[in-house]
Amino acid sequence: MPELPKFDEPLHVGRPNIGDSGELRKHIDAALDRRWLTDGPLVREFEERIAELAGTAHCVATCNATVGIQLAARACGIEPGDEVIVPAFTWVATAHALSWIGAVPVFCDVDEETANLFSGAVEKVLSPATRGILGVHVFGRPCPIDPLTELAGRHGVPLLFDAAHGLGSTYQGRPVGGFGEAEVFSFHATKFVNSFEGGAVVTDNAELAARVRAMRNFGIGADGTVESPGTNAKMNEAAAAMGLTSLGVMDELIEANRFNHERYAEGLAGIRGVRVRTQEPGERANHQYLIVEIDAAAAGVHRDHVHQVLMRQNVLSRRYFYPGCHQLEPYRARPERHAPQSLANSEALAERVLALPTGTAVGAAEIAGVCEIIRLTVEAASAGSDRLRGG
Ligand code: T4K
Repeated sequence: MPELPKFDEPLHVGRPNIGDSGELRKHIDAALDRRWLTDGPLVREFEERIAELAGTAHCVATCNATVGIQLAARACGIEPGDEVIVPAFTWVATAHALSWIGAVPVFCDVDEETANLFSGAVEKVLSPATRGILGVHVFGRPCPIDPLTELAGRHGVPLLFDAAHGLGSTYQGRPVGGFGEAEVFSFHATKFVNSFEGGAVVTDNAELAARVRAMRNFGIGADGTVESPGTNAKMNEAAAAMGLTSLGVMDELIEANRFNHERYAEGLAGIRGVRVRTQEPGERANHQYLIVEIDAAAAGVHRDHVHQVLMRQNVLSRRYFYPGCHQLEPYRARPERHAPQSLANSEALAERVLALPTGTAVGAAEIAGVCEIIRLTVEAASAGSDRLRGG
């Protein structure tokens, strides 16, 4: 067995893209000169830019997407005790956001190919107690939005999208952001467009946007009086400065991710049981997550073993999203109706997926090294070699 390529510096999955740091400093200096540090002109500009990209009439920036989902859900009338259908295969924030406002996430399965919830799976868990559906555009690949919209409309429940991964992707040629009652983006440091921490609720519904805007600021409405039990979910000016800087290079970031995706696809081609997840054919994708699936039966080695080998070689791969939310501690003891014991596709995916480093922090040489580690690991397994196992 040849030596595995070893990286001296860790390769992170969520290494932030920085963009033009000179521009960032200029924005921050301007904010300091104005002595306007939060929820000011930079946030307004950021909101305008995001609304333009999403093709929506309104954008309300928030301190992160988790709180953004809470505001959007509350603004849609989701109350404590209300049941909201969510996919089990997502980052736990989707479910936690609902739990934190007292709503009850009801987990449904996803489609194995797209990793997204779909109307057939939603229908299986839909009940008279359902008060909302929260889809997730997992890894930036849009949900099947039209059938979900039809289903939600037929049952008279609001449809929301957790679009934390979705900025810049399209569904039937239209940008993610303008679907359902509202969609919520994340600009966490690990997202391809980041604002250190941040999120945004986008919608075409003026009243909904006004409710979210008020709730974001202690429930204070446009006339300056408190109209609802709000919170403090405001974005600050430094975050907006980073967001604007990031947006300034968004197209280059997508291109870098697309380039990396091709390099991974080439580098991993022909390795038994290993495949790179793809995006919706014919649509624009942001490619911000590079996800491989390792089918243990075909590869002769489990995803977790490949993960361990990569970690030992300083490639800090991540098991997004393992385990499914329905199997996480706060949810798995819930009644079967809310957290089914078995959601076959979500569980199969959770056993196979591995996120690998992408973005501007890696180039062709690093990707070739990562692919080589995976290739040698799978080959060693199929040759029956134990050399890479264990310690
Ligand atoms: N819905 C979905 C579907 C989501 O995926 C998320 C968040 C949300 C909702 C909620 O959005 P926010 O409320 O966060 O806006 C990360 C992120 O914290 C989280 O934002 C993201 N999804 C999730 C998929 O991944 P961790 O715990 O894996 O991240 P962390 O901080 O350990 O970072 C990952 C890697 O990135 C590490 O190897 C270190 C590296 N890193 C990280 C940071 C923060 C850096 O190199 N520099 C950095 O500044 O959750």
